Amino acid sequence: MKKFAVRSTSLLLAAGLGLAAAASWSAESLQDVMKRRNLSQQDLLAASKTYVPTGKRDDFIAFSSGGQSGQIIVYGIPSMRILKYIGVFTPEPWQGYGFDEESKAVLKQGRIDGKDITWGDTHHPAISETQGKYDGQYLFINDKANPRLAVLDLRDFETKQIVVNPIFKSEHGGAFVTPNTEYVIEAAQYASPLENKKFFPLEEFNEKYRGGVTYWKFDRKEGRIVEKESFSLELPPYSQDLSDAGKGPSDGWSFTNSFCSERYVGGIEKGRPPYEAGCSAKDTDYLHVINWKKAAELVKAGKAKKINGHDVLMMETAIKEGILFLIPEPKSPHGVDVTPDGKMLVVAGKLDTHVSVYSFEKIMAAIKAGKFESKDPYGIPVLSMKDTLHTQVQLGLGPLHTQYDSKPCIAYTSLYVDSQVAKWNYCEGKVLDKISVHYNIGHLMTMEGDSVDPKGRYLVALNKLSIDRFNPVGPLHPQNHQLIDISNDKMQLLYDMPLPLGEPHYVVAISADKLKPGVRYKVGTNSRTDKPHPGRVVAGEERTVKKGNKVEVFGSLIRSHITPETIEAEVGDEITINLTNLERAQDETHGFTVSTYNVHASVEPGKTVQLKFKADKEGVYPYYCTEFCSALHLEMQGYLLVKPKGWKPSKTTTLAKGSYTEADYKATVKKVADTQVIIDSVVAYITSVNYKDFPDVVAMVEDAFDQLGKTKGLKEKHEAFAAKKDWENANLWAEQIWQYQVKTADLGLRAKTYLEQNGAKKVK
Ligand code: RUQ
Ligand code: CUA
Repeated sequence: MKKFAVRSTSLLLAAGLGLAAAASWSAESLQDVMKRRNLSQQDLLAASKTYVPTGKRDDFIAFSSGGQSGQIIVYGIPSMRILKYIGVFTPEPWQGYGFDEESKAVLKQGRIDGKDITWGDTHHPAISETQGKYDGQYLFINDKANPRLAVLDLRDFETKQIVVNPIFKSEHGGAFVTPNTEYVIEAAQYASPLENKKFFPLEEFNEKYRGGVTYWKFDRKEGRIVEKESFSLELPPYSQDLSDAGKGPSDGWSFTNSFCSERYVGGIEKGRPPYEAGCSAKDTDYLHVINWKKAAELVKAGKAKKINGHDVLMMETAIKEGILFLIPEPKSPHGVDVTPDGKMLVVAGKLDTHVSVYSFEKIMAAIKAGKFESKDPYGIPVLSMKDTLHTQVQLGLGPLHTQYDSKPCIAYTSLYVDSQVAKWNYCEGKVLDKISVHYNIGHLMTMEGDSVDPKGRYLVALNKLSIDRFNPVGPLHPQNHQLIDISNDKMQLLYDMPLPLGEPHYVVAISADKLKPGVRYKVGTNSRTDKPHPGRVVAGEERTVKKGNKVEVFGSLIRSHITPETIEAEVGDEITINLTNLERAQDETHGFTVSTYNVHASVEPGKTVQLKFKADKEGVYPYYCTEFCSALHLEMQGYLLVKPKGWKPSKTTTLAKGSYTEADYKATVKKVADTQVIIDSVVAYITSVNYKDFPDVVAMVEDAFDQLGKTKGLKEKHEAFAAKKDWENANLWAEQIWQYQVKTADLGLRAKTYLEQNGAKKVK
């Protein structure tokens, strides 16, 4: 312990005075490295396009679905460095998601029929939009298996809300936002009876089973979905698939395609041909064309029917009011993607080699003229392909999804069977370039490529199989996200990134400068509700309240201690621990757990969390901070003492004593004086420059002075004990001053480095 203390003083000294060891340079040349690592010119070119030097940042931030993990993966482009996993539908221990009361309340919103669902099949993330452009405020994502939708706030990258679809049993075509995020669209997948807990045999599939689209009303100011103002449109049992919202001229309309419009119900065990045969028998399926603005008005006017307490606009009404149409689309389509100008929609048929480009203008003209080729079995008017198509282009085998470039008319489509990306011109209907990917690409994504303002530059291919790309890790392979440079005529493959957290279906990427996440909360915030937390405390107000069998702690965390340091309870007590992180400095997160009680919290600066559990077993349970927050992180500890009922201390128990001498005390006092010299020099530097122009530094300086402020009165205290020759108390109280000094110096040095690196100017 003492050795360590001495070493850290000298370390601080070295840093404070700017005495860093001289860097030694390698003599190896670029040619040497190429030879040694067997790299080509092409490799180097690719590397130079994706490498982000240390200390530099990425231009784009990608939000990837985490597939079956129920989470979201955040990474930077072009470096492909993973920045964060965000717990959404499933517990995420690092963030305490599902282990503290605040996040449990969010996960609880995702319960279905009173049961926890602790996994999710996340598919499509969507960033909120303003006038069709990504605005960087919110993120949405759907769970296909258990029809749910989540809302994340991009101010802190936390999940704030989960809503359960009231009428579907699965969903796929979500989350897609309307151009001003008025609604978040979510389409059903596998048809089922809309009324909950109602059974109908498969023989009644055509009559009793239904699909649909839900329009979740989003309140941007509150940052939450308003369930009461949300509604659905009843649709035929056609396995609605992906959706997209119109924009520009097509704003107010939405498009949802479908497969298995054959309404085939399988039954191989009864000798019937299987689903895959019956669901792809016809040459075409149906694209649903819906006027959602008008639908919302009809619902407001009371034309909806309540199903499971939710407003559903029935097909009959939608047909009568002229807001629902169908258009044939090539066999088993997958993906309907509206062009950035909102004038066309691209549909790819998985089992066709073409993509079909429909013209919104032609669709509207046909509707206006009442030119329908037929009606479907439910009476929905069907527009003809001939009247609505702009063009069809043969791209290759298994076209799936389309994204757009910043250059007009340029689109990229994934070819699942060919394992390729095709670059093509949708205005002129020509193929421009193709590149192979590894292997079986699902979605693909260009920068802001589904907005009205795509940014071009990079494309990410989300490949389903990675086979020979990475070092083998057993039969279950990682997914492969491949980064492709699209800034030139020819596409260039730059990088393979393994993604080992479920099958990510879709990714969206936003210009990094549009995101402005905070680094701290207002002290005492419940981050899941954005409201002041009833369990919050300010420094000095920490307390433990015992009422009957309830023990409630109002505690705090700050380097390097937890207040309180002991919690006493009796077996059977209900324990509630509220903890506020009093730090203001950036990145000073503390974690908290109590041994064997399955609770954990991540408490970022300013946040208040609550942990609740029953002390159902007698014993001694250490609690500690789980983030390496400071040099004395390991000492950030305490004990939960769970006593047997009616336990009384025996008179002979006293705390163990240390054996400190006068020499120990004197050494500590000297250490304190030396450290003060460093602090003074750092303070002199900081106050000599315009540090007040840097909010991050101001926060660090405030924290530093907070720490130093705590030394008040301690000098008198240790001197009084020294006068009484109580070397233990004298030494330990002097040591405590040094603890505060270390944290002050640590913050001060960080502030100094920040100022030096960010061009602080002398003020005098
Ligand atoms: S869709 S299978 Cu996004 Cu290709 Cu889910
Ligand atoms: Cu706080 Cu470790």
